Amino acid sequence: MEIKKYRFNIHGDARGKLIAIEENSDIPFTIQRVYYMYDTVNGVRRGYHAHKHLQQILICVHGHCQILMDNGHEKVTVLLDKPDEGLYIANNIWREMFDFSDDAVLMVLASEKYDEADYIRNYEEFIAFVAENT
Ligand code: T46
Repeated sequence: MEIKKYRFNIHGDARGKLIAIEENSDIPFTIQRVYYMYDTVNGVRRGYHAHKHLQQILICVHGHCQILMDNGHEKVTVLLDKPDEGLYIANNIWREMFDFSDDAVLMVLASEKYDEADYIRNYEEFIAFVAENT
């Protein structure tokens, strides 16, 4: 499976660092929603779902965590530990997030507003959906 990571420009000066992300140029879609998770309890694994349409960029802006991506044929695990690096997750990808450091802040840029109907939360349904749609 291809792992698509985006590297963002760091605007650094004597005061510190700043990263700016613009939709449709720094990332490949229009941003309709931003959310982030933090204070994740030690040992917790989140996600366990895929999306029918949603595309996302995951950025661990502080600390680190791991992301499992599964396209129904192949699984890959990606470490996110850089605030200037974004992991692209297309639709039709099962994802799980785990190994969060105590200080991890995982920010997500999403191409759509929140819609529970876009989620596939059952793994067998996901495999069937991939078979029908690829
Ligand atoms: C994803 C991974 C990376 C909302 O009300 N609005 C929102 O935009 C989101 C994302 C969540 N919620 C509510 C729904 C649940 O009651 O927040 C609660 C936790 O959401 P969820 O259990 O879906 O969280 P994760 O960490 O399993 O998954 C999230 C995203 O939902 C999902 O799209 O790809 O992060």
